[in-house]
Amino acid sequence: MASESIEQKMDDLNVDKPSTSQSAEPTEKPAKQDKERKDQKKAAKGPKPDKGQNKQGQGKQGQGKQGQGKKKEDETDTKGITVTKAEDLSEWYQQVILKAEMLEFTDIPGCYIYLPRSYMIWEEIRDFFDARIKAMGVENSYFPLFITEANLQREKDHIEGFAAEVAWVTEGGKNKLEKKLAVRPTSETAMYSYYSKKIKSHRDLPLKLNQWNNVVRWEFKHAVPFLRSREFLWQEGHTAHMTEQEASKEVLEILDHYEAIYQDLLAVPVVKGTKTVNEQFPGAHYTTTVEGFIPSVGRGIQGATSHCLGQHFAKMFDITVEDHKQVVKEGEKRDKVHVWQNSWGFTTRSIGVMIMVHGDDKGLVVPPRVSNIQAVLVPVGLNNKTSDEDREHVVNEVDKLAKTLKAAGVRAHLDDREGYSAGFKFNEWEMKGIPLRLEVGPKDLAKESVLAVRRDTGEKFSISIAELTTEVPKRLEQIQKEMLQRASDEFAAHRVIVREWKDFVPTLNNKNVLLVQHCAGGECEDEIKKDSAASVEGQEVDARAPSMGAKSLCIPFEQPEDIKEGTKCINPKCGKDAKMWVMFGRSY
Ligand code: 86X
Repeated sequence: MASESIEQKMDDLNVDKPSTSQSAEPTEKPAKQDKERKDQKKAAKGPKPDKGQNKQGQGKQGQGKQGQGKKKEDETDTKGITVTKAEDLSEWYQQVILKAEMLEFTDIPGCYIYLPRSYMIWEEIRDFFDARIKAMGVENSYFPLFITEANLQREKDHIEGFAAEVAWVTEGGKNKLEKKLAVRPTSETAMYSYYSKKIKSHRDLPLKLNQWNNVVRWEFKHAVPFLRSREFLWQEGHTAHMTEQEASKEVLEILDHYEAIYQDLLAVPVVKGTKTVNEQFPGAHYTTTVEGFIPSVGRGIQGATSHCLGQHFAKMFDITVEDHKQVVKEGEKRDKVHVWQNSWGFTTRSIGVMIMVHGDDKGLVVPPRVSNIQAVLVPVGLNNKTSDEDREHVVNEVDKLAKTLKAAGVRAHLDDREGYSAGFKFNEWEMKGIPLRLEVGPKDLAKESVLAVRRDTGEKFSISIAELTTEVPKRLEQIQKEMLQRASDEFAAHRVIVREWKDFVPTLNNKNVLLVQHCAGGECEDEIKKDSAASVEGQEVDARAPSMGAKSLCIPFEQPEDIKEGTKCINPKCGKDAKMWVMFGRSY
C-alpha cells in the first residue's frame, strides 16, 4: 500500500508530458532522465536574452511593442514569453520562471536555485506562518540533515514505499563511511528518537517543535521546478499531546493556517478535506489536506497536509508518559500511556501553484501581499527632445512619490534606469508580475495625478497625487481580493457534481475535478482510477490531455449535500452504498 501511494505520487507530478511520462518506469535510467532535463532546460532557455549584451548584466525582456526606441535593448533582449499558457503550459511555465527571474537551473537535475524573486515569496509565507504557529506555542528547532540507516529503519513499515527516494552519503573525505547516512527525506525518525528521550511525564507535554529546513527525495521522474524537485524547502511541524482531542484540534488549526497561506497570501483557492485511506500518509491515523486546482490542465494538486499520527509512532519510538489521572493505591505504579502525535508540512511547491494559477501570457502575476515590489513607478513622456532640466524634474518628483508610498507602508520601487524606454520597462515589470504600475510624466504631474495600471486585469485609472497613500493600498487590497475571487470562481466552476458513471470521464476530460458519491472503499478507488484512465469512446481526448486516471483528492469537509438513503457508489462495478462525497480528479 505504501509503495503504491508513492507510485501514485510519482505518477502524478508530470506537468510536462503527461502521456510520455506516465509510461516512464521508476526504474528508468537516471542518465536518460538527466538528458531529458537538460533538453528541457535548453528548450526553456532558448529564448532567454543574452545577458552578456546587457547593460547592468540583467536579463531584460519585453515585447518592445510599446518600445519607443531607446536602443539599449536589442533583438534577443526584447523577447517576451514566446508561447501562450493555453497552447503549451509546460513551455510557458519554464519561460515564465526563468524570464521573471524566479528560478535558475543548475547542473544537478531536479535541484534549482530559488532566486531572490521567489525566495522573497517564501519569506513572506514563512513570516506569516511562523507568527501563527508561535502563537500556538510551537517552537522552532533544527535537527541534523543526516539520519543513520538504523534510525531511518525504525520507521520501516512506512519507509518501505519511500525507500527508493532516499539519498545516501557513503563517503567522508577520502574515507568510506562505516555506516552510510541518509539525507533526511522528512524528520520523523530523527525527531521522535529525541521525543522518546525528552518526554517522560505529562508535564513535558505538549511538545511542539517545528523546523524550517530542506529535505531531499531522490525521485527519478522528471522534476518540475517548484512543483516537484529533488531538494525542496518546507516547514515540518511535529507535536506530541496527552490526548487525541488536543491533537485533533491542532490538526485543524494548522490546516486553517495552510488555507490562509494559500487564500489570503497567494490568492489561490483550496478545498479542505480528509484524505481517503488510499491517499493518506501510511503512518498517519488520518490525514487532512488542502487541495488546489490548476485550471489550464484541469488537474488537482495537493497543497499541504496536516496529519494526526495517532499513537503509531509513539509505539514504535516508545514515547510514553505516566497516566497521571489514573487513581492508584499507594506504592503502585501508574500505567504508561502513549502520546498522541501530529505532523504537518508546507513546501515551496506552493510558489509553483501560485505561478500556474495566476500567470498569464505576459508572464507572472504576483498577488500584492507576497510581491516584493507592490507598485512600480515608471517615469514616462520623456524622449530625446526632453531637456535635461525637465527630465530631472520628472524623475525627482517620481522619486518623491516613491518615498511617500514607502513611508505609507507600500513596497514601492522607482524604475529610474536610464537608457530603457518606458515601454520596455512596462513589459519587464509585467513579466515579473508587479501588481500595480504607476506611470508618471510631465502631463500627469501638471494634472497632479498618476496613471495606474493593474497587472491582473490591465485596467487603467488615474489616481490623484493627494490620494496616493490611501488609494494605492486600497487598490492593492482590491487586486488581492479580486485575484482570489476570480480563481475561486474558476475552481468552483470546475468542481462538478457528477451523479452517474457515464458522465465521469467526459466531465474529467473537460478539465474538471469531480464531486461524486462514493463508498469510501480503497479497492473501488483503484478501480475508478483504472477505468477513468482510458478515453471514452466517441470522446476524443486532446493530445495533451493526460490519459491518467482520476484519484481521490480528498473528502471535502464541506459536503455538497446529504447522501440520500439507498444512494449507490458512483462506480457501477462497486454496487455498495455511497457513504460520502469524494473529490476525484487527475492530479499533479
Ligand atoms: C511522508 C509525512 C509528513 C512531516 C508530512 O507529510 C508533513 C511533514 N512528514 C511525510 N513521507 C515520508 O515519510 C517519506 C519518507 C521517506 Cl524515507 C522518503 F524517502 C520520502 C517520504 N515522503 C513522504
